[in-house]
Amino acid sequence: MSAERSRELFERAKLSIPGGVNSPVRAWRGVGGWPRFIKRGQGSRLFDEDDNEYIDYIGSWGPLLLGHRHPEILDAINEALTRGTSFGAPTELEIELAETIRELVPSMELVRLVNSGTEATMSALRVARGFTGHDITIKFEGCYHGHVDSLLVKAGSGVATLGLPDSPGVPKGFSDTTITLPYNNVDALEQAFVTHAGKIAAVIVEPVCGNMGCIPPAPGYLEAMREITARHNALLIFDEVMTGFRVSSGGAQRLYNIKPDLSTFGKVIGGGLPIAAYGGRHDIMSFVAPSGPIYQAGTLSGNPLAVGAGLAMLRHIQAHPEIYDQLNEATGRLAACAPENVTVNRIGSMMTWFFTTTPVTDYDSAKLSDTARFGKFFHAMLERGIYLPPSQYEALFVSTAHSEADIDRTVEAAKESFAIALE
Ligand code: KE4
Repeated sequence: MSAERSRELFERAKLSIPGGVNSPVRAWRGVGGWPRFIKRGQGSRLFDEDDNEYIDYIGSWGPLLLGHRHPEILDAINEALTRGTSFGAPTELEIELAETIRELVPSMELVRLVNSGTEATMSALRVARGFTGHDITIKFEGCYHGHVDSLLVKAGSGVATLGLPDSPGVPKGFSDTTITLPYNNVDALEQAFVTHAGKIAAVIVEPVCGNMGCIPPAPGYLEAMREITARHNALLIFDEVMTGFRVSSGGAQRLYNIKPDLSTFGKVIGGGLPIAAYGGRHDIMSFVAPSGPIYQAGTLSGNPLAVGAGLAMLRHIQAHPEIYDQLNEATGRLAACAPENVTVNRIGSMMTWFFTTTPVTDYDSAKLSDTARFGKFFHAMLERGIYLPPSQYEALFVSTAHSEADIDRTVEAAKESFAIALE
């Protein structure tokens, strides 16, 4: 398949945009070649500027739980457009979205809408520090919570893909207040609280990791994290930007029956438009301005278009809880087609094929993957019309728009591509 127009566009893009992309992972540095410039999407399909058609397993990196251009999402956006694009003033639909989030995620007693996952995690950390009076926060190696200065420390996603140790430009004082620990290691967490007793504001975690590839919590891990943070009066923040409404209609916290103190959401709650949220315990979130002294603001926070799309998405989830069984079954078939020398991690409709024979339970084991073989697999799948995340350290996503025929075709393409990549 030709990709010459994409190549031309990529060269032109580099003249005006750093690296030719508006987010690093899109540059395909992790797999080689050049990114395909997309003309349009529809359902489970993407169409690039060379008129190639792909079955899409990125889904805009998670938001498109219902696929591209779902009619209910489009109708909601078009309806919002008849009333305007942004008012910089409160609207009734913002209340309805906050109420709907609270219905689906009971731990979200108060909800603040923002515009990106990064804003949500940055704000949640500030609230945690302001509420507890402590400065130190704990994150986990390989977890990515957006490009927040203090969290770009052994981060996953694009940082993992690009091999950026700790990003330049982050003042040492910022990263000095961040402790990074191995994921799925209770002893390391316990020890950190002994070493820094009484100084830790919060632990922030991807309850199911997606940014070093998909890595589920070990049995009992999240329960131990909840018990340790409660015992030491530190806050537990679930970063559900990726898992929220993806792994269940109540996110990972419902799946694992854990009640965090604060949570962040994004991606799915915008239905493809820029929106995110943070929130949690009423006593904590009451500290957020203007009800309290902790400042956080945003010109386009809660804007009508994104709120309309998000509300349509969540209302669809409420009306059709059966979609999670459908997503589970479809993704399970993709997981099952991997050969023995490929490790598969999957929770619901987020999954990663790791090119390693060892179990992948944390950043160190994820990094044992053969990224060159993953690159071969990626391009072999692309040639067969299957569009995967361009990095070993990302999760793929299945949507309700993926038909049984799509999955059948993907399984066939995967079997051929595994053979090529593993020869
Ligand atoms: P955004 O600022 O990109 O909306 O969200 C940051 C973020 C926060 N928390 C989690 C768990 C996330 O996965 C993300 C963003 N995820 C990446 C994909 N691995 C976004 C893709 C990109 O950076 O282009």
